[in-house]
Amino acid sequence: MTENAYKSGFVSIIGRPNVGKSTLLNRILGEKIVAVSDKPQTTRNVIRGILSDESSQIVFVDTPGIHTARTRINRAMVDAAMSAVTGIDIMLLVVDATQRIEEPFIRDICAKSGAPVFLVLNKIDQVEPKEKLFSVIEGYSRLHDFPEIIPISAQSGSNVERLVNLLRERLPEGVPFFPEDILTDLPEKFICAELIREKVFRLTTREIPYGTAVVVDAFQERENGVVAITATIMVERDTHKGIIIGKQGSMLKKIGQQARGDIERLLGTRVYLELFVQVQERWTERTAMLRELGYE
Ligand SMILES: Nc1nc2c(ncn2[C@@H]2O[C@H](COP(=O)(O)OP(=O)(O)OP(=O)(O)O)[C@@H](O)[C@H]2O)c(=O)[nH]1
Ligand SMILES: [Mg+2]
Repeated sequence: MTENAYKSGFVSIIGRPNVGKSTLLNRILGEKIVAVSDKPQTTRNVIRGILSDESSQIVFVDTPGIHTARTRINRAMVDAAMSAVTGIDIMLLVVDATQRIEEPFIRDICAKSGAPVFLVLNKIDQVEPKEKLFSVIEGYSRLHDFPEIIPISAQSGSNVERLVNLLRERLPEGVPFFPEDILTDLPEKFICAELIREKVFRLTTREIPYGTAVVVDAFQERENGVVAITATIMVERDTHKGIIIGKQGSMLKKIGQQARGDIERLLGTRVYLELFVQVQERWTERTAMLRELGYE
């Protein structure tokens, strides 16, 4: 291998819900392209985020959290996550360092992985006292011969650069898979829908976020450089529609304002965002709807 050969490869980000996988992807890219919330099962699709520099390209694959799925949509989410356990160059198995070690889960994922597994201990900012980290590392290292165990904080960014450097070292020589100036292979429309859905996840509670999907109906760049976006928030029930709209439209306004801020930052332009709310009964259990939304 030559000293400065170009390196490229696929790195999947796998783990339980809510451990910080999507936060890590956004942190690595330095841009927000995937939804993050304090609620489990925020991510619903496999989403690729691309990090390119002069000498490497790493294609990160963010996945839904792996959990015991009971509903149709959740089963589709777990299947999507499991599809990213193989066919990759390196797996980042992300765990929450403050939570107990789930031995059977860790062993099972490592056994199924088709690639070396780096263990990422996230949320170390919440580990107190810091010495506790040693016993956590020791506990995990007993379960599998991890080539790397990397404690990080995806939120603060602590040690994330080191993680990326370790990946670069380990990646095979290769050519870039994607143009070097794109952050994701997904259309901007999809990312915008994600950012709107994130606001619903953050601003609503109980079953509401889980019965919500967002579709961008129109995405149009106008002559004055402004991007005009029309999107529909789909909900499962009339009562949910009322909650999403809020008193005199206050909730919908809040969702729109916050989403517009994120979309403007991402696109680097001014954005007009118009939101509609539509009831689609039991869409989370309907094949046609799940397909249309890209969840199956
Ligand atoms: N304190 C702390 N919180 C974090 C850290 N990383 C992520 N979080 C929080 O953990 C929660 C879950 O983060 P996500 O990135 O959505 O987790 P995820 O693993 O993608 O979750 P799913 O998409 O549901 O599988 C959010 O509230 C984040 O702000 C961290 O390093 N420290
Ligand atoms: Mg996620």
